[in-house]
Amino acid sequence: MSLKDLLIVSAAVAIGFATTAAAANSKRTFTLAAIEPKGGVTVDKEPFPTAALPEGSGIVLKQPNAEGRWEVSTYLWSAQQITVNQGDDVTLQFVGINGASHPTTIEGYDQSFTLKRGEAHSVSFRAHKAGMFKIICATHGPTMVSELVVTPAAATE
Ligand SMILES: [Cu+2]
Repeated sequence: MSLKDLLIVSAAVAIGFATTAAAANSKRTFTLAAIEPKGGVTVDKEPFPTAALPEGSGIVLKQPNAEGRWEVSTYLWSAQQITVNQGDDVTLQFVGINGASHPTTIEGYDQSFTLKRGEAHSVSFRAHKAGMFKIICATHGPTMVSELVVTPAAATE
C-alpha cells in the first residue's frame, strides 16, 4: 500500500469516527399517544368470550348490549418500545387520545405527570443512563407499559 493509499484510508476512517461521534449525541423526538384499539361483534356471529383476562383496567371487555353486540379494547401507548443511544437528547411528546386520565411515570428518569384526553405533555431529558426503563400508566395495567431502551455508549467514546 502506497503512502497516498494509506492517507485515503486514514481519512475515510477519520470521517467514519466523526460520523459515529455526531450520531452519539443526537436530538431524538418521539410521540406516544394514549390509544385504545377496539373490536366488537354480535353474539350471533361470535359468542361472548368466557376465558379469563389479565387483571387490571388495561383490557376492557363489555357485555353484549341490547342488540347483542359485545366489545373488547385495550389501552396502550402507541409506541411499545423506544430505543435511543446513551447521551441522546430525548423528547417524548405524550398525547391523550383515549381514556380520561393517565397517571404516568418514566422509571429511572424521575418523570411523573398525568396525561388527560385532549392534552399533550412533553418531556425532555438527556439519556445519561443506559438500561431499560418502563413508561407506565398506573391506571391501565398491565397493558399500558412501554419500554425506553437506552443503549450504552461505545467504550471507546
Ligand atoms: Cu392509561
